[in-house]
Amino acid sequence: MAANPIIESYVKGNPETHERGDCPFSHRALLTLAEKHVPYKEEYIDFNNKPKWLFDVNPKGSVPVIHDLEADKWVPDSSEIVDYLEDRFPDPSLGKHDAPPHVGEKLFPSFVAALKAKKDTDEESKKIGVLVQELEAINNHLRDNKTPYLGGERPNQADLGLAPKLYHVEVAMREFKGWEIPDLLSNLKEYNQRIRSRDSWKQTYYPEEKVVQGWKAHIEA
Ligand SMILES: N[C@@H](CCC(=O)N[C@@H](CS)C(=O)NCC(=O)O)C(=O)O
Repeated sequence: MAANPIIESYVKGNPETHERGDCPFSHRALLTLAEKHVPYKEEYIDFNNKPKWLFDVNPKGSVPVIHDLEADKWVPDSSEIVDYLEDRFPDPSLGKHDAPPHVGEKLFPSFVAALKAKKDTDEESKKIGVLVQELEAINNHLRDNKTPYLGGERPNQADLGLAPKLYHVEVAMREFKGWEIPDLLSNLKEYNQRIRSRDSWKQTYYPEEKVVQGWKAHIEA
């Protein structure tokens, strides 16, 4: 029988169908719970109909938010959440939200800029160039350190923060720009497969269609 949950984790999704949504910040919180083997219960927030209580526990109205059922404590924001979980469940240690190495820190804004740039323009090539530099930094770190994960032999918070974002980069850039991560970045490509083969990823995964749907709405907005 599954252990009683200690943590409730509120993430983007559909509370009726229990389908998880496409949120890389929620994904980081879930990956952290899964890697730490914390008994948790996942709950879903409908973005078209956010409950009022969400704003009481997080005035920004964003997810993820967790509720520590034993301590009756609410924690919003993925960075604060992973720091809280590290203190509360220190074994295995994954480090805090700013765990080294500090590579790819501009990955998400670079990706969003590239994705939103008008197709077949100089601006688009420039923005994709900046995104490639971020991806190269991650690739070269993995290549030079010869470790399976950014954190070393095991993933740490640098991995759990970046991997969900790398998933969005790969899926959305392919769908909306017909662009693939260059084969030259082979260390990065292998890394993506490696982290996605972990049990924690399989437990917290959402399908590519969700990523596409989510970005389609943003691009068309
Ligand atoms: N800094 C926040 C950002 C979280 C965030 O932006 N979450 C998005 C979903 S992926 C959200 O809840 N946005 C509110 C909305 O779109 O209404 C964190 O790290 O948790």
